[in-house]
Amino acid sequence: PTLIRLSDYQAPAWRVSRVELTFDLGIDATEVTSRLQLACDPTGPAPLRLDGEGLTLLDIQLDGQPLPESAWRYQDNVLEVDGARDGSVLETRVRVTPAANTALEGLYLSGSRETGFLLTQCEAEGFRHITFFLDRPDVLASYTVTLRADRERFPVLLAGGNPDGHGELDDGRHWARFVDPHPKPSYLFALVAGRLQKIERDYVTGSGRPLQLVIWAEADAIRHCGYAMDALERAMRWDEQAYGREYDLDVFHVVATHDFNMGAMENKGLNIFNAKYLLADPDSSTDEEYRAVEAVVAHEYFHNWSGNRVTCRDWFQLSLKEGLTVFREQQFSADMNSPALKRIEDVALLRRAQFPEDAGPLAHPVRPAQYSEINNFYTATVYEKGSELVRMVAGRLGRDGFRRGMDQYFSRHDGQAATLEDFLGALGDANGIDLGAYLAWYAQAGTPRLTARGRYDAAHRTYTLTLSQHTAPTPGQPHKRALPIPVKLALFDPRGRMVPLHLAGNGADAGASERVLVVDKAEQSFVFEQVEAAPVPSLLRGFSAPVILECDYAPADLALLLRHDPDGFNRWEAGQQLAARAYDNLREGNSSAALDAWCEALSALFGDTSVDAALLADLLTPPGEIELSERERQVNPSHVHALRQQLQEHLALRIGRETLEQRYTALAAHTSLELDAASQARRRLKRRVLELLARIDPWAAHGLATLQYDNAPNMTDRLGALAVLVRGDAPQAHAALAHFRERYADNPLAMDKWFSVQALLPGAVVLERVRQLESDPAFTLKNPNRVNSLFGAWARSNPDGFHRPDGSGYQLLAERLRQLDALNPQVSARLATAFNGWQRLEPTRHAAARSAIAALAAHPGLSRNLTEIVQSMLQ
Ligand code: HT7
Ligand code: ZN
Repeated sequence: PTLIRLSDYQAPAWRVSRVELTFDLGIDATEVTSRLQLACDPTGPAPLRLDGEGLTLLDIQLDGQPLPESAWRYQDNVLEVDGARDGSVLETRVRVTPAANTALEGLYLSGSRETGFLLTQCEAEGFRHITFFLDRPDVLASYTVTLRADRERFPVLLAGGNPDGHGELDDGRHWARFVDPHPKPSYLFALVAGRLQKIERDYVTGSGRPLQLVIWAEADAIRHCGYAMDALERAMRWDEQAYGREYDLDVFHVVATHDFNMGAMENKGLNIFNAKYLLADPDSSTDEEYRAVEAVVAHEYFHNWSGNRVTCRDWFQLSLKEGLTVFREQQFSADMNSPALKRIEDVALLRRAQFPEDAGPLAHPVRPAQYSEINNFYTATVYEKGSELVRMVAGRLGRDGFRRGMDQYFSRHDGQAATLEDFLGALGDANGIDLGAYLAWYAQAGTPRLTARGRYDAAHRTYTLTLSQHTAPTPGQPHKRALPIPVKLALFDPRGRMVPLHLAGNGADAGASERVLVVDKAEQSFVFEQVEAAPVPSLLRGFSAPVILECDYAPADLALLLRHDPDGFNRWEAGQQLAARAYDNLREGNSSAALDAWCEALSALFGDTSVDAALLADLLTPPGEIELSERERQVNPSHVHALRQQLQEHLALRIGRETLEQRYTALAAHTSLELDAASQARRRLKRRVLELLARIDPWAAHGLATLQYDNAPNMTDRLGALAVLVRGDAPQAHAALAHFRERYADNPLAMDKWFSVQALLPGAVVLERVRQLESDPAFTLKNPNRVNSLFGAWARSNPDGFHRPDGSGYQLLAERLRQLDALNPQVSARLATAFNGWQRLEPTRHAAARSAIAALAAHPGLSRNLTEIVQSMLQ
């Protein structure tokens, strides 16, 4: 397949200044009439070539004249037109077939033919499935959109922009027009048409401009949109206060659909959401899902500035909007909830999803140098690592400096399609600093390993910290360079108190208890003076850089940090490091110093009622199986699973059965429907305690879980109990699953959980269960949420259940990917990344995985999306 390269970027020869679109909407056939006002460099006009995929061209006119067939060619997804000049108007009329669109890209039908509605998804290159266009993000145009449709079947007609009239037509049809005054790229275009209900709220911006917020959903879902509306209002207010950014249209529409390839889409003035990230109610949403709704609503709204007002020059710059918007969303969520818990959650995600990506065959820089299919680059690297890069730069500039820089970025590039150089340039210029060195982070794939070695010199009362960095080669990048790594640190004395820092040769900040060192060479040493006793360093506080830290801590050092570090993140981190060492102890069957220290420290914290319940729940959770696998040279996922279970058993035994039961009972006594932080924290800890109890006394735990399931006032408690029963293979699991299936048969989001909880069954039995579940009448390969709830949960989050030694898991997944690919290439390609890491599997699994992936790759007719993933996998 053809590779698109960043180095080949050329500014567009043609531009579109104005677009007028008219849609005659129908489920089986929609006609799209487009009038494009063209502009080009008059000195040397290049041939006019427009993108268009799967369009039936019905009519074409240039400057008001029908074009003869000899004056245009439509082949290989390009329409070439002769005779266009600067100022020409090109008019086309095409037909598309929404009901036949299973790829959910372009214009498609959500739901059934009888009751469903029409909607669009254009990022990244979906607009070319709707009409002919220069479908690239650096072509910005103003849009006027007229929708026409049967009033009874499509009573609601929406497009991005401000409303500009509506009325009746003949034959029971009606029309509505929308004008978007802000020039935008085609990927931000959207329309929605169908039977939808709404909730509305008036909003007055900080500067006093009134506007309207409207959330739309199908009739059975609209009552679950209130939380999203509150979250939207909080996000809008926060962006005004934190970044001085206001909304800029008279109305902001948000729509929920159950048929969506990703989480949500920030179309200008008409955000479209996967229902999973918009609907929330206590009976069917967990606490985690409430937080996800708040975060995604905010994320999409924040794109209005970071992505829409300032967009990307090309798709290589994707992280310019996504990394930045994830960062803004993380800041917002931290402000709305607990900053330490949020940081833990984000870093855990980075380690679970991005570090393995960066260490495997799909590794790519945050700004990739090339791609075959851009939809494959909406990755954890572009999003999550991209956010970490913004965080590093923000940390370098400080709070006020970063705000100054962001003001500069937004005002300098408003209405433009920008690059990462523009971003760092604006931030740097506003602060008189050259941030160019950080560009290397955007260009280099792989996670740097930062090694720390400390040496205390009692005679001179100095502590020398030597920090060195190394990044392993990644595909296509055999040689790596040193990157600027900000290391935030503190030193603790043996009694767990932070000591004042006196960095030799650096008077600034002398005596402060925390400071940031920037390591930008392969190795550097830093000498701290006036250190009275051998200190314990707390490094990379708050996870100040996305690196893997290796430090020769003694278990007692980590236990000290776990007990005393006031940095909530590093406290948790010390526990994670200790648990990872304990895991090594168990694997190697040698000294149990780390295991002892971990269990000891945590059982002490368990008894300390001053520790926040949610933090305690996180502290009691060892690193996940994917993260622990990174410690193995050759991975046997069943072995990793068993060792992690043992680790939890040791911990549970140390805390003690009775203590666990008592704490559970105390927490269960407070059962409530409330969503406040304390109630959520109690539920989180309660679930963790129940899981630990299940490790050492399954009979008791299953009894408590059954009671919890039966009496649960909310989904968090219900699903937590169900998971304990199902994963513990409890006799009560069967009845609970049957009850859940019946109770939620009409609730797709809850049914997704029913599929997922079973897809996480450990061991060989899950294969049979997955096969059984895919023949359930509620299962369909046509719905991305359903596919992910079964196959995604199984292949991504259940390593022991997916990586069966006989290769049966690989074969099943490969077979379904082939079928899925014919329906929806974006979803199949994303699911195929579950094979990531196969090269490090132990020999039997390695051979089985290779043969399944190779057989899939050899299959004729795979989409470009899936081809790119499986071919990279095999390289
Ligand atoms: N900007 C969006 C990314 C996106 C997408 C969303 C829905 C369906 C297909 C999509 N392709 C790309 C979502 C975001 O990051 O905000
Ligand atoms: Zn985004």
